[in-house]
Amino acid sequence: MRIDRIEAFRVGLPLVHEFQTSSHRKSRLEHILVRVTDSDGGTGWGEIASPSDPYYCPETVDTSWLMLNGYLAPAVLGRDWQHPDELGALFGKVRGNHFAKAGVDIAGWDLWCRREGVSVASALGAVREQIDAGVSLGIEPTLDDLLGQVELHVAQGYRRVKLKVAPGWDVEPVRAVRAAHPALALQVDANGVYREIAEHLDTLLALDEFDLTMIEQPFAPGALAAHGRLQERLSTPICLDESIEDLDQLDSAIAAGAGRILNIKVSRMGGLSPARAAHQVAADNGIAVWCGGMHEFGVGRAANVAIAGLPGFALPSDVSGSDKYYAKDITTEPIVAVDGRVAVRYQRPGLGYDVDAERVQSLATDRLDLRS
Ligand code: OSB
Ligand code: MG
Repeated sequence: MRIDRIEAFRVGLPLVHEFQTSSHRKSRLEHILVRVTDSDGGTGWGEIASPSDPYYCPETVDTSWLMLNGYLAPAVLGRDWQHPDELGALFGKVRGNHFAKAGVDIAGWDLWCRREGVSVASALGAVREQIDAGVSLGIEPTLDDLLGQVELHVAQGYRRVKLKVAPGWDVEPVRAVRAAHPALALQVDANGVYREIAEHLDTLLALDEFDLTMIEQPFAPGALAAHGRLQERLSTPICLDESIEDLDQLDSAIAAGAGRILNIKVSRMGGLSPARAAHQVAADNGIAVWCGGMHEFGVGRAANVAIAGLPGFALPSDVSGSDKYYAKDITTEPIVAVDGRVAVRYQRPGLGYDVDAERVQSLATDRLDLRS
């Protein structure tokens, strides 16, 4: 197989509901859609779901654009490969930049699977008919607004709720949600905002009292030892997100006892191939996994659904229906959650959803068109 053309489209979509984390507030997201074309005219789509600002990770939409144009596309164009697992090696000299790499990796998987006539889900080894979907709820202006959001999504059937927390918005909102929903599967995500200081440790120990499924990324990404010390004091499992970008970091985290759960994001790991490898390492080491999200549009979301079908993804994932995020997605059909579950697509070749290419082209504010 040989990719002879790589196109990229910068597309923005407004969020249905403004989203605030410990680091930023967003009402509109801009992602990069990638279309690859092989020497026989076959195509595949991928998505670079990088945030616009370097607050979640060092990458941004602008850096992804530069990396794709200057390094990743040139490394892949005109090169022969047999399986999408080999794409990572083609741009292996490029350090980091996992969100940008993931866009090319996903497009390569979609292209290869369409050529082979198989779904990405089955090619990856997915086994689940449906995945359990959770929702990630941002920091709201008031407790009543938050309780309304929880109520709305629980009523829609979502299987668990994740709350974003930050100093000043942690114990109180968790207590209020737990009081209103005593049996709800509930977890929190701090996006690394806490530090190993007395005041924050008191807060984290207080959160241990609410029967949470996990506390996600309390400390900064590099703070594996601190996560290990905290895990020793908590009965709630710690889940790592930002800390784990590759298998070496996963190995170090396991050695440090830094957490019992891994949030696998296709983007953060650099694509479906490395995400699948992380799923295997986690399974071998007794680490539970689930699939995290980056408010993906339909292409990245379809990739998340496919990988969340793998056997190890036993916990509900941040893979909600398209309508939780966007009034109209860029796939011809939205991704739908029914009673809190999303069906894994095995019948159609590729990602299982078609891109509305005309809509992508008309929404695009910038384009790349590179050939071998
Ligand atoms: O930390 O998991 C996170 C969104 C943007 C950046 C980071 C995160 C998130 C989410 C949303 O939690 C997950 C989703 O519903 O896509
Ligand atoms: Mg997270």
